[in-house]
Amino acid sequence: MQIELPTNRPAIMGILNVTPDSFSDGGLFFEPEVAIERGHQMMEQGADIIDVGGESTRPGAKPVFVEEELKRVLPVILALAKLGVTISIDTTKPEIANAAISAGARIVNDVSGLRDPAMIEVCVETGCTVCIMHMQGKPATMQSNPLYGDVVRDVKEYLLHAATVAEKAGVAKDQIWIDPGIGFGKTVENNCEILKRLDEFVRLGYPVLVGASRKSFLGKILGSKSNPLPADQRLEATLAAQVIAQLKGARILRVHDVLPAKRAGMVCAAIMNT
Ligand code: HH2
Repeated sequence: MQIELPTNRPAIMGILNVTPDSFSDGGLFFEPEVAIERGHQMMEQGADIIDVGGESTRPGAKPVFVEEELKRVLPVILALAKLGVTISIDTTKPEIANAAISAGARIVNDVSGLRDPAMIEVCVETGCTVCIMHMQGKPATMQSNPLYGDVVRDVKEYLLHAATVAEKAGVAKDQIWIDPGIGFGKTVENNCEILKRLDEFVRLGYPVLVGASRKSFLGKILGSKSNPLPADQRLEATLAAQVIAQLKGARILRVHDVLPAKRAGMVCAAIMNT
């Protein structure tokens, strides 16, 4: 099941965190009815994909058991899939990915970058599209002391290796997306360098997804490392990062604020396609 991506502008992936503790919107869409309503709203605002997640990955977030994660995401996926919108499941657990695909999701968004071989099996067996994201370490500790030689080279190497392993296992090449994992075990400088050199990821030949929306490096640039601008005030910063990503060739943008992101993406595309 290959996902048709727009060719003249990036696809907008709207974030739907069915969690009590996500870093910028935790608790806002925790009730199934509210989450489903939010999904509708994002569709109306022009989301091409809705990324449903039931476990926060912010540094220090509490792990969620399979049963609880299923309870959070399944009713939302079932309801939104009926409306025909493309759904991705943001999870690192193969059991959740499998159940989500049976409920109608078509993309697995794995922030652990296919570290679990069982996740690769789910992708092969279901024929879903997979987004392989890079993260240094684990969410609990990833921001304590991120270290790289050349961050772009190191992250590219990881993604290419993970994609090759997936392909050898039977995942079709055109069903693999890659994501450098903005904010996942990365300093402010690491994130900036990745965005500035995003074209190097694009040249690997897989659609590149970028998730810079409201991330803390933006707050640190606009405030300070010890006193970042709060997450709910990072829209302009998000759009600036998004436009850079788009100019450098990102095909999918993962965002909280669908309408502004869609509009910015369309204007950027109209200028670049002139
Ligand atoms: N970022 C987050 C979660 N999932 N998936 C991909 N592919 N890329 C990302 O950059 C990415 C992601 C973190 O953002 P959010 O979902 O808003 O927060 P939380 O993990 O606290 O729920």
